Amino acid sequence: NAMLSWQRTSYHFQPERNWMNDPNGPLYHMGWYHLFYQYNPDSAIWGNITWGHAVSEDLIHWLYLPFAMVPDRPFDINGVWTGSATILPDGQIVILYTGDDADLVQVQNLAYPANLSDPLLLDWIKYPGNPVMVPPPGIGLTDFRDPTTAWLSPDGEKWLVTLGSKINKTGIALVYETEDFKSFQLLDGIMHGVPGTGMWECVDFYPVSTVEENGLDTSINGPGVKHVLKASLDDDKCDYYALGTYDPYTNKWTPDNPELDVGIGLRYDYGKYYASKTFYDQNKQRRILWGWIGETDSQATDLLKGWASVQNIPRTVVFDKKTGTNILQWPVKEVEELRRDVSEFENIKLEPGSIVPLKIGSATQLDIIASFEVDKDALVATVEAGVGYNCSTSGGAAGRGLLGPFGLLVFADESLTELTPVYFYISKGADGKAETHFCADETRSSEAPDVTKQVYGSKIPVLEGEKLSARLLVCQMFSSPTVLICYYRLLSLNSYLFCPKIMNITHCT
Ligand code: DQQ
Repeated sequence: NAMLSWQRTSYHFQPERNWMNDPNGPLYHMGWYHLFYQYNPDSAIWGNITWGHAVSEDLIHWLYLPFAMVPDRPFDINGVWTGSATILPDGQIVILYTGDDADLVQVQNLAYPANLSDPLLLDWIKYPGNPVMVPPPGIGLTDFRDPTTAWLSPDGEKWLVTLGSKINKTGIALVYETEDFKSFQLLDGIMHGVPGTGMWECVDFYPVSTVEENGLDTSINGPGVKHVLKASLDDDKCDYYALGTYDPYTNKWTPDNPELDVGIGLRYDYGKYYASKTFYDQNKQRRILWGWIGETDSQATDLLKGWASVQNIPRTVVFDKKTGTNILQWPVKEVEELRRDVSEFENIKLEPGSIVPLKIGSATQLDIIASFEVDKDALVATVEAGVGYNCSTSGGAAGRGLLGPFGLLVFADESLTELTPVYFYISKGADGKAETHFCADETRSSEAPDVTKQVYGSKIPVLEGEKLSARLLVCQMFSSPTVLICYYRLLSLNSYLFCPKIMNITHCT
């Protein structure tokens, strides 16, 4: 037990103990990044949901603060659930959150800081007139939750806010308008819905610039702007997004490509990643994405170790101008401040079937940048039947093809019994077209029998002339020496790959 409880992550944000789920109301105020989160003060299993609160100056090192809100009113007595913050033009901060009320009905509530000049925003007032929204006719009493950050109408007179629901099996985003965050009107129709996607939790809605590098504040719209709509699908616990156009006069959002609509197209992440939420960082003019990484341990182990789950390293989100079809995410720049003891490995030629150990001594955290180049002649000469490749169903890292897998083995022990391959896989159809996949295989990540182990990943766009680059933030849960191995199982001749730069971090927190 003692041993389990000291096996903690150090890269990622996690409370000192007990259960955590969704990130809530992230915001920047007077020099501090604030993160609130769904928290059970009493156990390592979900329940008694309270808003935990932490602050950071760099999004990486965190200070724990007292709870921001606990379930103590009729309108949230069964849980202070997920919500978002809005910073008004005069600097006021408002939070809208879901309360699980005394009758287990999901209602929306308003809260605001007791003292705006407190940089730590320690005290929060729940508006005595709560709830400010209740499930409208036709919406299930338990299908109405997770309000977004609000944005301004084009005339600047009204605030709009969206939240998730469902009608039968169609996941939907409802839109409300308000002038004062106390009285809300439901707008006719819905902002968007997708049949078959089920309940939309933790909807997120924000603009991205198609021309500039910086992020956009939530109310920005106009030429050179697209809008991301994201839903967390309760049915399959994955975060799906789509790019589209938002018409502020009809309050409708239309996907750029109906085949890549919310819930049927792109995901933020193909591993464990859920209930994510962005905010606009007015300090550095960027949009930052937080997401909850759920547990892979069993509940019994969570109870033993006394904690469950972490938040992801926050990521900067921008529109991908190169492809025009997706967003790009990158760990916030601040994480690079943690780099120490750099090890570089250059021009490694990987022979077919080889495993090349990269000696980096002992480390508890790694920030790896690896870049692979596939021999062009081999790529052109290789012909495959074109059966199609899928990270999750094509046998993981053990499933060999002519052009993959190749990549890195992390968390590997000396005997290669436990290891986690993170790899590229190029599959080529009979038509000569190559597709690149980026996958992670957890099936041999642990000898423990009660851990969820999956192979996940997706097809990725690789443009002409681009190298296959990967960035891996590897967090060791305990301080045994890490053996990092670059491996390769390419079967065709005359091909080579190399992984030139491996960076190693120790003592990073
Ligand atoms: N978690 C919250 C809900 C939300 C769900 C409750 C998503 O508000 O829909 O803890 O993980």
